[in-house]
Formats: sequence, structure tokens, C-alpha cells
Amino acid sequence: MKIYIDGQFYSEADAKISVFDHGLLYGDGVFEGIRMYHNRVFKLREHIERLFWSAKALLLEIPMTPQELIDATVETCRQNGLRDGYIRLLVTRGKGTLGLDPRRCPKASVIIIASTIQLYPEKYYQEGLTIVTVPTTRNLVNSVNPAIKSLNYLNNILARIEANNAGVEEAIMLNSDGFVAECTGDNVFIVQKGKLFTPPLSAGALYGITRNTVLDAARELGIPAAEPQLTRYDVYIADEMFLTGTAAEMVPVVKVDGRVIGDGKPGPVTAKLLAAFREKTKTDGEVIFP
Ligand code: PXG
Repeated sequence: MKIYIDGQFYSEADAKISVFDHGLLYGDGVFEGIRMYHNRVFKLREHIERLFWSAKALLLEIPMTPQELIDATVETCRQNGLRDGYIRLLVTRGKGTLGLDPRRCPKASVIIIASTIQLYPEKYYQEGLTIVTVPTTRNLVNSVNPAIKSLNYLNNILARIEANNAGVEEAIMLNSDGFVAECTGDNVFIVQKGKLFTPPLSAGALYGITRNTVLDAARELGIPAAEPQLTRYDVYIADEMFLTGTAAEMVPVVKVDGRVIGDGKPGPVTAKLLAAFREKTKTDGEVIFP
């Protein structure tokens, strides 16, 4: 494996960063998880745009232009001979002192890892997931805003531990007002009487690239979609439910907190949207090997 760090490629054994990097010391940095499908880097421009937004919110200066980052990402796929897989792109605050002041870190570091992906077992796509709501509340929008895809994922990791303890693969996180925000690494959608609903960003959801892709697909298919505040009750009485994320794509949910969703099987609107999503992965994104 060849890993990109600040303009150079290193073998996995030699791909190292300083223990004084504030990405490690404080989780001070931003990241993206990106997919490659069919020799293309899916939604790469959208991921780079969101990375720059996350960095802007942290006053973190990325030492490359968006186009340079796009080129470096595609080059990392090429160096690893990958046409399908998963990319982790990180920008850390860089090497500093043991104090948390980011002004002591003169230059941010850019790391790009391109690899294969560990997907959910096919069974979950066929049969649907069982999930639960967990006690850990989504970060307040006035704290580390959940819209910032930062290297500090402890809020999500605490929720994931609660999911693990409950013996399930994902968890619904509510915000401090009790509304549905999102899952630990996925956005939440429900279908009710043919209409698609997903929580608004202000509820504490990430501006998910897959979320946007699904909303685009719904528009194209003539499926009405809205972004209202959603409660657990809305989820329990939904006809269908699914989660979206770069890694998961679209995964159906059939049980939440012991309540069976719809008829307990992945639904027809979910299937239609998944087919449309899969089509989009064939034509969108920067080509890796021309
Ligand atoms: N919400 C959160 C909190 C996320 O981290 C999503 C939603 C989905 O967004 P995209 O843009 O991917 O559609 C994410 C992103 C993992 C893992 O290991 C998942 C994400 C990021 C990093 C790791 O499951 N999901």
C-alpha cells in the first residue's frame, strides 16, 4: 500500500506522523471517507468541498487548493492500482507543542489512504438492520457542530459502544431536544405514505454526500421529500426506513427499539432509491485510469 503524506508516497511501514501532531493530541483536524466505484472517485468534488467547509469552521488552513487535493486523491488511487474501494482523506492541524493552541502548529498535514472496503454483510441489505436509540446525545450545534467532519469522533464512538452493548450494528442518536439527529456514521431516512423524510442539518445531522445523492434521486424519480424535525414516534410508525453513508450506501432498517418498521422487510421505495443510487455510482466522479 502506498500512502500519501504531504506530497509524497510512503509504504505503510514508513507512513508516519509526529506524536506532536495536534490531530493525535487533540483530535484537531478534519477528514472525509470517499468511495471509488467503476474506475471513478464518486462525488469527489462534493467531498473536497465539504472538507474545505469543515476546515473553515476550525480556522484550519489546508495547504493545497481544492484541485490539487482532487489530483492527489486520484493519484493515490492510481499508485495503489485501485478502481473500486475506499479513501480516507485527513487534514490534521500538524505538528505543534503540547499546548492546545493551534497557532503553535505552523503547517497542516494532508494524508490520503486508498484501500479496499469492508462492507456490511449482504444479509443486512436483503433482510434489513435492527437498531436502537442510544442515551448519548448528539453534540450541540453550538459545541462541536455535527456538520463539521472533525477528527474528534468521540460523541459517535460513545454511541457506537452503546450499540455494541445492545448487540446491534448502528444506533440512532437524538439531539438535546429529543429529535432524531442521525446514526453514528450514517444519515437517517424514513418513508411514510410514499413520502421521504430525513432530519434537517439543524437537528445535528452531517451534510451527508449520500444523503444528498438520495435526495437528488428522489427528485428525479418524482418521490416527494422533506426535511422536518423527526421524533422516535415518527420513526416507529414509518412504512420504511433506511440509513445512508459512504460506506453503507443505503441499508434498510426493519426494527427500531423493538418496534417492527412497516411489514418488517426492506420496502419498495427504498429499493427504487437504491437502484437509482447504484446507477449514479457508474457515471459520477473523476476517472482514475483514463
Ligand atoms: N453522519 C456521520 C456522523 C458520518 O460520519 C455520515 C453521516 C454519512 O455521510 P456521507 O457523506 O458518507 O454520506 C457520516 C460519514 C465508518 C465511518 O467507519 C462512517 C463515516 C465516516 C467515517 C467512518 O462507519 N460516515
